[in-house]
Amino acid sequence: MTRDTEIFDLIRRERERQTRGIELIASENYVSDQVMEAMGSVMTNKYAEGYPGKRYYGGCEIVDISENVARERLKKLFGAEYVNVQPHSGAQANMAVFMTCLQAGDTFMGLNLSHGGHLSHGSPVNFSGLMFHAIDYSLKEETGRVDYDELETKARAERPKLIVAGASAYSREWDYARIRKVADEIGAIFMVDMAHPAGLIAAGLLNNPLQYAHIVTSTTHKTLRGPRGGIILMGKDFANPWGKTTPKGEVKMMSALIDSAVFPGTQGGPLEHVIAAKAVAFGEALTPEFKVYQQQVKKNAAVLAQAFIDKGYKIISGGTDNHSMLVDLRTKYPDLTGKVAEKALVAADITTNKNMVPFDSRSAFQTSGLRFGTPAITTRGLKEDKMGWIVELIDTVLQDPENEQTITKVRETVNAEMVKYPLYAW
Ligand code: DSN
Repeated sequence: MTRDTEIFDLIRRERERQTRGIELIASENYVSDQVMEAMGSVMTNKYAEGYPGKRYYGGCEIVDISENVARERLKKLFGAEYVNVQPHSGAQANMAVFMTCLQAGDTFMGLNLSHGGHLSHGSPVNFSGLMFHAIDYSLKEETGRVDYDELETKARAERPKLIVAGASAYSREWDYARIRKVADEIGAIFMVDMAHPAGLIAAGLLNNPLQYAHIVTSTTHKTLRGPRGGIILMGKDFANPWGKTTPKGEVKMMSALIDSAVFPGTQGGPLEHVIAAKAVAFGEALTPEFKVYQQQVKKNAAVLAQAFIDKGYKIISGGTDNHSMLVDLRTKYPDLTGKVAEKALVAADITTNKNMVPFDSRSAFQTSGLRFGTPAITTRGLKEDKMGWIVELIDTVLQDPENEQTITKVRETVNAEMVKYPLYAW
């Protein structure tokens, strides 16, 4: 077969882009060689609808073992009794949980997207807001932290069947116990989407939501540093509160309902190559080195946030407990939008993303904020002594975002430094 030079040239260019720049997108990371190798393996050739031991195809003996290894490692990592490693993404994992816990039109509650929530937690343009009645809770403007009083008041008044915690741009620890208490009071299921901080949680550096929530979902590719994908976990299996029965009259436990909601409910064949890569990543996450890595992620984030503050920037909530932070540009540069700032930084090979800030005066397309995170730069080997240098470079660009000479100078500085932190040997 003729080599597809068109695509492989693009892959080479993308690898170069990833290598030469400073990657600050909070949801991105660099997987290890062995995670990459598992993803690009012959496991991609196998159809395996069903679950280990109960497949709809022959020849699944080996992928059964691999999927079971992934499940056992994941259980150990988070202290789970039940896991499902098949969701293709975090949104798919959330969809399966919603299909399990809700009927079309039912009410559920999640964090407002413009306050750091996630598309699949009730956005009107996502399945979660289209199929279900989504209500939201917000952050307090003065503190930049979840308004638990509002959450409780709304939950009592509107009695959602499901309460979702978790965010894509929230830098603080959650009060899971408080949410569980109100969920129990109104008879709601409590789900935590831990996609962003999962790696820090696995390393024991943040509270483990499995101890509080009925159901936990996550992606595997952010702080957890695995392949792109989703997972569902429960600390303890439990009888479904609605007494759903099978045609034979059996009452199914939640684990069985979730399994059926993933397959055949919302997905077909699992991606066994990605599941093998998930297993490799979970194995890595069980090592002492992973804990050291996560400690550095957290330390880098705290120092980065402080460096922004020292330079006159406002960080929502005043700091971070995890790997991420949201900068409100309006304090330092009232006329600068997140859109313009992102573009100028990307031109300087500093990658970040524009993000709405709570109570933003601008649209989601323009935004007044930038989101930053440290998982990827920490994987590259950058330590806390480099965080002030990064903020200096960012500020140099943002002071004059249309100045191409400045951008070129910053980009040359970035490239000269990042060459010292090699990424992949091949
Ligand atoms: N798109 C992800 C993020 O950047 O946080 C959330 O799924």
